[in-house]
Amino acid sequence: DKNVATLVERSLVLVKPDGVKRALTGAIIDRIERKGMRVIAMDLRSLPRELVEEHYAEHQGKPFFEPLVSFMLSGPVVAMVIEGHRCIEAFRTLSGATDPVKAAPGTIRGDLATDVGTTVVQNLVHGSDSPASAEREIKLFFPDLA
Ligand code: ABT
Ligand code: MG
Repeated sequence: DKNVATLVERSLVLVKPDGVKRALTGAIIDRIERKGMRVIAMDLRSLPRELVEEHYAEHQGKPFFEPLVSFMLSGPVVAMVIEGHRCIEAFRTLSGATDPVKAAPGTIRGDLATDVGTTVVQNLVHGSDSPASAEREIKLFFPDLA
């Protein structure tokens, strides 16, 4: 049964600098809440480089790593923890594909993001991609969260 209480999950969501600059934070939170997920922690912050490099450690050494880090340091982000049944997968579905051109209409990226021709794709949001990633990322961004 997919509706049992043990499947309540938490996920780390970021509104990336492009989303904050374009004042889409409210629209993104609105979609999260309308989908039935809850925001249980949130703040606007400028990230230290070390945190961004740790967050994206899996991409170290790839050609887009430095542009990716620079992009994430280009302005403040809104960091949040969301909670709900299967919310890790639910938020990824709500976000759409990584490439905004391929993201389906109806998704955050499909409706609101576009290819702006930069080395690194600017796609408005981040969401943890697995329970292990969610646990690691929530500890990194919200170490004091119970
Ligand atoms: P994130 O939520 O930012 O992790 O994006 P997503 O999980 O959808 O995609 P991944 B594969 O984790 O990409 C991380 C960031 O790196 C960018 N990227 C990725 C590129 O620019 N070129 C590439 O070839 C790949 C694989 C997309 C993501 N973000 N930003 N910003
Ligand atoms: Mg990812």
